[in-house]
Amino acid sequence: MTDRRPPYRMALIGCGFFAEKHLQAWAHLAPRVAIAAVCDLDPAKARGAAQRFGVPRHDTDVETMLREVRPDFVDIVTTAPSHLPLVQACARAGIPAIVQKPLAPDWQDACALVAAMEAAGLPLMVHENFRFHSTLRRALALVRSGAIGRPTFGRFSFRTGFDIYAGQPYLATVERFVILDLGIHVLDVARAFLGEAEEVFCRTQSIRPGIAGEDMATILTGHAGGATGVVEATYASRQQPDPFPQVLGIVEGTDGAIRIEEGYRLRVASGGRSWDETAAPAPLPWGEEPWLIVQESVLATQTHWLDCLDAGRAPDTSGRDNLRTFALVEAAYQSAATGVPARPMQFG
Ligand code: NAD
Ligand code: 89V
Repeated sequence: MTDRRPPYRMALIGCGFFAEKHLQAWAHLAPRVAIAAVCDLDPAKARGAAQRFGVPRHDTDVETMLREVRPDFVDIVTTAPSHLPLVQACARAGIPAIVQKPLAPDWQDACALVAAMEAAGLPLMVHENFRFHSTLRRALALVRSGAIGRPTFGRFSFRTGFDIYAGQPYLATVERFVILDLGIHVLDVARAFLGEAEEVFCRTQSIRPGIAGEDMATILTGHAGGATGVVEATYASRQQPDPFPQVLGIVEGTDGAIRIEEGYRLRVASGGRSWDETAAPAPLPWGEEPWLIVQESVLATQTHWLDCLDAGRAPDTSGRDNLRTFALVEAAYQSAATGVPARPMQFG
């Protein structure tokens, strides 16, 4: 897939709110990877990130950076509207890319983005980190080992009132909001546990005054293997204590069940036995609550990318894979608008 070899030289594009967590994790992964350059349209942000992480070069123009730095891969941490042109620039320059979720603002751009990298024969991973949360990694390993038999049902719930607008004020202005920003993560988790979904039913609500889009979504998914999923995503919950940023829920199968509870706890029933486990994120010197499970999942996602580059194989959350999650997002919006179930679109 690529003739690049470690240690890898990485360049990061977009030095905003979430890039800090990417840079912390990349710095942690040295010397397997080196941060060769950072880039932001805002020179102060690019300079600040370079200073904080000891990066030798910072830029405001992506094309210049790609041409002069020639990194082994780029990590795109800008918001969705810029993803397609930035990935197209990587494709033209022959450089593999990681791109943050959501891949694009809509299905058409998301498909064009994946097509550009496939036409260039370049690796592309979507930074979809939720399935790399420590609790979900462990629960997935149990399910894939056959511990609960064939999955029949899953409820995956991310309900919070954490003030995400403080760090990401632009979220208050987007018209397609919580499904595209947060539901996309939880739908991806449902796919990871239950397989591909063929049918989606969705209701949305707009609870917080003054925002442009929906901030509560409840989604029912019907999966090819027969399982049913319930996906919940909201930033308008008022529960206390607030479980942010954990995904909670249950996966049931023909021979057991796993409850995913607060405090990183799993309650497992398997083949007539039952036990409790704690699947907490590994402590990190730069980790901070309540973000630790997110920070550790960012590190796990980036490690997965490096492992895939080493092995020359496609990442689990490749662009093509992530389009199946993106299709569920589109189907959820379609269902919410029409009031009837929708079928996900296919790519290619
Ligand atoms: P942000 O607005 O804080 O930062 C984006 C930065 O990109 C800005 O500094 C902006 O100047 C820069 N930028 C935009 N276009 C550029 C271009 N063409 N060239 C160079 N720089 C450019 O946004 P954010 O909140 O950090 O979100 C970034 C992405 O991360 C979004 O896609 C968001 O959905 C995602 N995100 C993911 C998670 C997660 O858990 N996976 C969490 C938060 C945010
Ligand atoms: O924005 C996101 O992708 C989510 C968060 C929990 C931070 O809102 O990860």
